[in-house]
Amino acid sequence: MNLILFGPPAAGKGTQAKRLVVAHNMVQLSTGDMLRAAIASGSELGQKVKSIIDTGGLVSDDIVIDLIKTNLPAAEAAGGAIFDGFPRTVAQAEALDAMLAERDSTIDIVVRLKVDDNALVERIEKRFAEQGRSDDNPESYKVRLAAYNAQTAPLLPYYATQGKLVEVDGMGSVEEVSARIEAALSEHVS
Ligand code: B4P
Repeated sequence: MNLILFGPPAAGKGTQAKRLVVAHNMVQLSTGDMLRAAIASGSELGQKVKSIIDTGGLVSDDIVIDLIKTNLPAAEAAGGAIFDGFPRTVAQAEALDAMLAERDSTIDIVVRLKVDDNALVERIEKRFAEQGRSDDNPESYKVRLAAYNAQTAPLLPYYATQGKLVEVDGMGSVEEVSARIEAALSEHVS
């Protein structure tokens, strides 16, 4: 199974991806985690993307598509990929479809986590307090949300017309959201 976790910044994609890894033996492909690891390592890539991430912008399509291309074979070999924070643009979605088609594979389901704007802000503030992530400040968050609305939300009709989009209520506790995702997978993925 290949699954996309879709939703605005701080909707809980990373949180739920980690639970799906445990429940289904799948591999989480988080472009955000990969980019943060590159920054932490001080690599050339990390230096290139740091200011973009800190200010809430989207990293270029080429960079994130390359990251996914590198990590996809191992994820599929291990039982399937959970795409967390990718794709975020139409170009990324088309590249992903092409990559999977080359491997005679496809996306099975796109789970959209729906969370109120107020709850998103509360989650960002909580994470900033707990982890101090450099892009969780109010200014960057505004830019991230605007990028989501302008460039990522237009992917919803792309997946809806393919019959792959399933909406899940992302409000409530982590466990409640997780139970809803599992119910959606049981219903929609054979
Ligand atoms: P990401 O790392 O993808 O960050 P995110 O969207 O903010 O987080 P996520 O939805 O995973 O939230 P989480 O589970 O952590 O991206 C960071 C940046 O990297 C982007 O802004 C961009 O610059 C760059 N980037 C990444 N991918 C890219 C791409 N494809 N193209 C271009 N650029 C890219 O949850 C958030 C908080 O809420 C946590 O503290 C969590 O504990 C809490 N939480 C989760 N579920 C909860 C619940 N049910 N109740 C209460 N709290 C909850």
